[in-house]
Amino acid sequence: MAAWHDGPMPAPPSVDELRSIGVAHGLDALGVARAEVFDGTRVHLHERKARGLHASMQFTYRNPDRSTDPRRSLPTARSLVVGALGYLRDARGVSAVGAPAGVVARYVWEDHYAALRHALGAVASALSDGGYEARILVDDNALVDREAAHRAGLGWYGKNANLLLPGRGSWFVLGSVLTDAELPAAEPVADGCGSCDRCLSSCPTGAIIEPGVIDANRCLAWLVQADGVFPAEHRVALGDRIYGCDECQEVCPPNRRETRRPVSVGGAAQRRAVPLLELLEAADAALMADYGQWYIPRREPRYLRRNALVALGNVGRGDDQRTIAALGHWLGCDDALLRAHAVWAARRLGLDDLLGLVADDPDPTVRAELARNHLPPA
Ligand code: B12
Repeated sequence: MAAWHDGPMPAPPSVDELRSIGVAHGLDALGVARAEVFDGTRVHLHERKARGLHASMQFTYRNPDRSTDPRRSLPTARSLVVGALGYLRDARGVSAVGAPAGVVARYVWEDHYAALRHALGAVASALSDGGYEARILVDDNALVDREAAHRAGLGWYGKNANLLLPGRGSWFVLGSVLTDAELPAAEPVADGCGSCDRCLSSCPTGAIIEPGVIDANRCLAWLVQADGVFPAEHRVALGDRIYGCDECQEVCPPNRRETRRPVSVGGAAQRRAVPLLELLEAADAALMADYGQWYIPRREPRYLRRNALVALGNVGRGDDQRTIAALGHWLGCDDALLRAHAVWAARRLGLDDLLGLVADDPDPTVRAELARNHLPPA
């Protein structure tokens, strides 16, 4: 990206100029941090891995020494220009999808990361036009975004681990431009949670085990993305969610004050809820066309169906013929993972009669599910 220069480099754009450019392209906040090693975060990543709190997550945990060192991504980096882009949208007035519906977390109603990349792209261009190197990292395993934002003075770490912007809360996605330009760094923002601990007590699975510390083994936002069987002890807590979980943010007082922007017109913005039966009836290609931008293990649509079966067990109706047909279909399918989750859903809806379909099932996952103690019907 760098232009080649003879002679002295021109002064880089000022932080205020970069902020104006970012805001003109959709950013809500912009700040600058020094491109130093995130030493505290490096320790946190190693510690949490050692305690098993990362579950099987890779992301920034795969290589903590890399994800906490901006210079691994841009060896000449001197500064991080960090941007935040708000994603709270007003869905009132958007027509409801058919019941039973599966709820989708706000950060994926639309592709906010694309909008963030676009805005940071304008900031990066302003730097590279002046002859500086500029590399954009958004939600990339190579950098811990919240720590970059914290160091850039954009906000404080909430007890739910999210980064909150003063007066505005945490409904923001975060990303950085790494640059060799030397820019004045911001001061960190002071804690704003005080004695409030609503997120800790409201987490459906008790996944916030200490202020600021998430146990991914119990965080619904991770469990819907994780491989394999959905842990039986957290299926009721999943409720009607099928992707992501916003509970610790919904209950957060500063988040309630942030102004909601209207949803943008068009399909993606309507993606706050998904008709569960349609999802369970759809073919692979249609599912991936609709939800392929989500993080799904190995891009296998079976994980969307697994989550939908659990949600259907929680919010479906056992006297509904379409529900009975869908469960019958998945009890008879050739994927043992889905047969097992269909067993759970059928039982939870009081449809034990359907279990004859798997009475002689040879698969250990299905047999384990059948052997589990009955749950009280929903
Ligand atoms: C892995 C990951 C996850 C994992 C693990 C989350 C986690 N807490 O680490 C899972 C899948 C569970 C997840 C869920 C979500 N995620 Co996520 N995720 C990431 C990812 C890829 C890496 C995060 C990471 O490295 N964590 C490492 C650990 C060490 O960091 P941490 O948990 O934040 O810990 C900090 C605090 O503990 C703090 N700290 C230490 N001691 C103390 C003490 C006190 C008292 C306090 C308050 C804090 C504190 O320091 C630590 C950092 O050094 C980033 C993208 C990226 N490349 O950075 C997005 C990211 C963090 N996720 C994001 C989002 C939007 C979400 C969800 C809201 C999505 C949803 N609705 O389902 C949830 C929120 C769950 C939560 N409460 O954290 C945003 C967060 C934006 C923001 N404003 O904070 C990010 C930054 C993506 C982005 N680029 O915008 N995510």
